Amino acid sequence: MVQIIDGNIFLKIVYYGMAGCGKTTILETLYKLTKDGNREIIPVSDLQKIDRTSGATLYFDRGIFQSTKTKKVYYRVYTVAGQRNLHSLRFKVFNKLDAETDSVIFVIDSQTKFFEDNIEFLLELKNLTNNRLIQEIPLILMLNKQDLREIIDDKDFIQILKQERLWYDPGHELYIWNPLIYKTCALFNKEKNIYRSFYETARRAGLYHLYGDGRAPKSEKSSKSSILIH
Ligand SMILES: Nc1nc2c(ncn2[C@@H]2O[C@H](COP(=O)(O)OP(=O)(O)OP(=O)(O)O)[C@@H](O)[C@H]2O)c(=O)[nH]1
Ligand SMILES: [Mg+2]
Repeated sequence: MVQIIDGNIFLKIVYYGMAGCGKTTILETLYKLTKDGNREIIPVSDLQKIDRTSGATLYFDRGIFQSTKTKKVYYRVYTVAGQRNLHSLRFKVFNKLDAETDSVIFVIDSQTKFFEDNIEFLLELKNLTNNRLIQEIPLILMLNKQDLREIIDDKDFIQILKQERLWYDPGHELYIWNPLIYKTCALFNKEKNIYRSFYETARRAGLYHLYGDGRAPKSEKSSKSSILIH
C-alpha cells in the first residue's frame, strides 16, 4: 500500500516466482543498468541481499529506487525467496515488510520442464493476494531465460491466465490492465527487457494509486497518461 512520508511517495514492487527463475539476477541487472543515472529510475542505495552461500535467496533482496523526473517518488523493490518451504516468508515479504505490495512482477522460468512449477507459484500468488491481482494490484509477467532452448511459448501462459481469470476479453473494463508479458533475459551481458518490464510495473503502480485510488483506473486515458511518475 502506498506510503507517504514527508511528502515523498513510496511504492512497493515485488518480484515473485519459483526458485531459480532469476529474481535476484533480475534485480542485480536492474541495479547495474540504472546506476549510471541515465534512465528515469535510479537506485538510491546498494542492494540488500539475504541469501545462502548457494546464492538462493534465504529471506529477500531489496533495493530502493527513485524516479528522476518526479523526485519525490520512490520504489521499494523486493524479491521473494522461491524455495517451496519458504511460503510463509514470501507471505511476510509480500504483505508485511514496509507495507503491502503495490505492484507485482511474476517471473517465469521459461524452460518447458518448469511449466507446472510456474503455474503452482502463480496460484500461490493469486491466493496470497486474495484475488486482488489486476483489480487492485497491477500484474506484469516476465518470461525469463529466453536465451535458453526448449522454452515456454507466451501463448501457453496466456491460456493459464485465462483459466485463472487473470486475463480479460476485449470490451471488459479491465481489458487495458491485462498483464503485459515480457520475454526477458536477466544475465547482464545478454540482458533483455529488464528495465522496460520494471518501468511498466512502476508506471502501473503509480496509475492505480493516483487515478484509481488503489484500484485499476476506469478510463483508458489514464492508462496512457505519463504525466505523473516518470
Ligand atoms: N541462462 C540464464 N540463466 C539465468 C537467467 N536469469 C537467471 N539465471 C540463472 O539462474 C540461476 C538462479 O538465479 P537467481 O537469480 O538466483 O534465481 P532466484 O529466482 O532469485 O532464486 P531464489 O532466490 O532461490 O528464489 C542463477 O545461476 C542465474 O545466473 C537468464 O535469463 N538466463
Ligand atoms: Mg533470489
